[in-house]
Amino acid sequence: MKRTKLFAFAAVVAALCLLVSCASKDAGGGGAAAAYEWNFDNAGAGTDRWELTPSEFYQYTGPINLSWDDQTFGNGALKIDLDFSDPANQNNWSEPKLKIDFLRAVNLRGLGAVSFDFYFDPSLRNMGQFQTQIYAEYTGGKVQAISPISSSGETLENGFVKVKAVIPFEPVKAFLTNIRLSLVGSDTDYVGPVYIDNIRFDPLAQ
Ligand SMILES: [Ca+2]
Repeated sequence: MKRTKLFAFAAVVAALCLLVSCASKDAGGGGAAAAYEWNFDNAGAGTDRWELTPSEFYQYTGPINLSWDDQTFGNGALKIDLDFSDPANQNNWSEPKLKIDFLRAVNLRGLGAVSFDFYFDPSLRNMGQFQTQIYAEYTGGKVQAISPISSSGETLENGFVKVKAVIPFEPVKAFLTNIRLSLVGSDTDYVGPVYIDNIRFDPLAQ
């Protein structure tokens, strides 16, 4: 009888431990990685609170749409339909932006870059390239960095090119509550979708 009670008690303890473990994981949004990385593979989360911020576009007036897509590359990604066909949008710098308000502030200590997978179709443009910019203000300063996106990368069966975009930034001791991510049309007439996946904050380069 005593042994049965002991087993029952152990089972209850084990169940409680499991519950606490799961609860803390949920509370942390899947751990630290979830605060710094978005893979968009959760259909229920869609764009995972990333959104367009039209009032902050710079020299971009074309139509634009942000959506979640899991058909084109076999797993979830952000799809951004862009249109730089208007000559006014073919200035050397045309900048639509996305933003996210973080659920928890991101501590930039030890971090030195934002990176993401970028997919574009070279047949959808006659000229130009993409660049990308991050921007975020924090108490006492701001993070701002620009980086060109390479035009050469892995060409996929559907004609899209996959490129790793990396935006290094100066290391700072700051907590960010939001960030802007720009897709800059640089002398381009691109019309069509581009895709972004696996946005993340990367550690400082060793
Ligand atoms: Ca994904």
